[in-house]
Amino acid sequence: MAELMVLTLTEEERKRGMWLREFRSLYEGFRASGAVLVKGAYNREKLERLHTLYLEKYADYLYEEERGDALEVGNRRRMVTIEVAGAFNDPEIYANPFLLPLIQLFTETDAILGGFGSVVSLPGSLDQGVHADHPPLFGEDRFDLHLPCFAILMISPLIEMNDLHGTTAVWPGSHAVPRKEVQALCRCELPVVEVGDALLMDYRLWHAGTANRSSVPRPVLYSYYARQWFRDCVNYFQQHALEISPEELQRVPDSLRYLFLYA
Ligand SMILES: O=C(O)CCC(=O)C(=O)O
Repeated sequence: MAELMVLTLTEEERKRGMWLREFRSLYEGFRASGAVLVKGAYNREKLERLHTLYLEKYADYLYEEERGDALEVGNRRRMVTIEVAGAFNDPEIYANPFLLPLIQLFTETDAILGGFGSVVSLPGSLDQGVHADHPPLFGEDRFDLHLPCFAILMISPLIEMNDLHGTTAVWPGSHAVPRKEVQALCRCELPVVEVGDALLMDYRLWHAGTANRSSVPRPVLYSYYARQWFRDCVNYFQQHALEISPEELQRVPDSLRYLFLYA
């Protein structure tokens, strides 16, 4: 059975700010698993500061009452678009030196950023329904299950994802098996994802946020990266996929501006 891949940065990799390992086996591993947890990809203190900012800037979204520009994705769980502005306009976040090379490797391309925001599960939220983020592209297993990865969802928690706050349950391998056989062929994993870690999933992978049993909201940053021809047409009818002003776009380094092609 496929398993969640776990990559832990070495001290030397962290110091040098780049991967120092052989990539080919990672590609094969991701093709089979569809899910990888990267431990310690971000500066933890920076994400803690973003957490504080998030709670201030998006305070209105942390109540039960529904908001017109956020998408409800389960009981007390919603997708809130985050403007790529101020401290959120940071290459370490949208073009992380450890994560972007993996995304490029897994999508075999200079993938672009399709969407950036948060999913917040409020205290008391229940388990989310198991789902893949996008319906199959062609609607026929003989094509869809054999395609290489065309998009990736990346989740970076602003507080630890664990049994108390809830985590994202994943079914490694589920992107490549027929829907009816996921239960029999794939095992559910419930990773603990610390602040600073990132969870990357093939866009076809079955997953579900689990219940938040704590008394605090559990926001995660998400980004989706995709081959340049792909647009997610199912998750963004209520809210924008990507929000960045022309002024903020100017702050993006020239070499990374292609990521915002969709904006
Ligand atoms: O809340 C979570 O843990 C994950 C949510 C998610 O991935 C989704 O709604 O697609």
